[in-house]
Amino acid sequence: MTDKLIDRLPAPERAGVVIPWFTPADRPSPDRLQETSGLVEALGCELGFVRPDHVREVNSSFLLSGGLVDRMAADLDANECTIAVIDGALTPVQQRNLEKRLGRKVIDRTGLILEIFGLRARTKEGRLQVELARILYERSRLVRTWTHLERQRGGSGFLSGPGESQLEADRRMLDDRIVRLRRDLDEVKRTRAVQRAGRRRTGTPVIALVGYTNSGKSTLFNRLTHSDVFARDMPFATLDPTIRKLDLPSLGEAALIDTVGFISDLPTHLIDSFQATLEESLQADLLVHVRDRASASDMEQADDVMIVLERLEKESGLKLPPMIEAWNKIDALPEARALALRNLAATGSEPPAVAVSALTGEGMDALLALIETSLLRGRQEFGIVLGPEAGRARAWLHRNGDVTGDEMAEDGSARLRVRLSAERLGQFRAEFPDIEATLVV
Ligand SMILES: Nc1nc2c(ncn2[C@@H]2O[C@H](COP(=O)(O)OP(=O)(O)OP(=O)(O)O)[C@@H](O)[C@H]2O)c(=O)[nH]1
Ligand SMILES: [Mg+2]
Repeated sequence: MTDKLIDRLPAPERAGVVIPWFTPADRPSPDRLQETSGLVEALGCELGFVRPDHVREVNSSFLLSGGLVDRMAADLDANECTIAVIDGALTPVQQRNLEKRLGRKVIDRTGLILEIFGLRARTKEGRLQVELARILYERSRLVRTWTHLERQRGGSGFLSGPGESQLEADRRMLDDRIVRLRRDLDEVKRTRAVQRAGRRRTGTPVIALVGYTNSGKSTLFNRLTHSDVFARDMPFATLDPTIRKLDLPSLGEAALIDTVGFISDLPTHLIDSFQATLEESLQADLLVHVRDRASASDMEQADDVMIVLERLEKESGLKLPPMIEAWNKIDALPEARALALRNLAATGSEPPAVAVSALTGEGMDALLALIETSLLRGRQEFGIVLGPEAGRARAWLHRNGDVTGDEMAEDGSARLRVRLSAERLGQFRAEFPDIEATLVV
């Protein structure tokens, strides 16, 4: 049940894809068609055909209305497709009905993205997270199917056929796996927390690249850190986070994180399962939102990224770090448009931005400078006097602040100079109400 679809299918597969749309507002753009083709190719499938279909009236059994299902069946045959993809959300019942009617394996957008994640996961953490996402997805399908059957039987208690008990057993098995996977992932989270605490102790600022998939995060990461991580023109080239040293002109050593990209309609189960990876960015000191300014969907993609980030913020209880934007792929724009964007970034935009090209290297110095000023902004320097007994406060300040001075006075007390963000200062005052922190001007 949880083995990879791709393992079960003999290669090469050929996919026929329909993108259902319902109202003029969600009519797929050429970019969306390209994104869908990219997803299918990322799965290692050939593309038989891809087309948007206007669903005027949703058919609860098939999603697509009768005529559209017939047309899809004919096109799948004509193009010798071995699998059918509906780039939208299917209920378990719709998926099963379509499989029967079309005589082929059918996958929806969530299934497609889960499969790609399954192919990409390399680290133990990545594999655990993908497996958890897949099982949560399977389980939600089981439950809904089960409720559906129950309703069909009119809820009569003694009519529990073999199907129902089988589903019940499947469900219990999945629940056991979920518990085990969550436990293993907690272990991963603990390890990450220890590593983070280590970085914090040494005062290394952490900067995370976030953005829509294929926006150029890994290419930018490679250029900034002189690395060679996998960067390709395909969605979800990166899955597992990578962290490397980044040299800042005056602040010195920092750490840069490259991580998984976002996509519109990112499956809920993926967000839930990928908490450990995604929270890594939320705990950074600064986010750099990398945008593909050459994409016609740039604005929608930027909105999607913000939606996911805000959702993570809400669910994790962590506060989003300050954010700046890297307007990438400036080289791929017509000169007039590129010039306008360079000017807009230079004269100040909100959030602060720099026009860059990870490909040609344009704007790298300006980006590093903006990273530095953003890291320093919002941090003020405080003078704090600590008695000899205040060991815990001292440890806290070293962990959470940037200690720039530490002098022993004659009476045995220590005079510290510490750079703290407003938020950290608030935490310090709440934790140590008797210790005074005075602003150094
Ligand atoms: N023209 C142009 N192409 C770029 C630029 N930056 C990246 N690309 C291309 O965009 C594609 C995606 O780049 P990646 O760096 O893999 O993008 P990513 O954001 O890491 O993508 P995922 O890991 O899949 O989320 C590659 O084909 C890059 O060569 C740029 O500044 N200009
Ligand atoms: Mg990448």
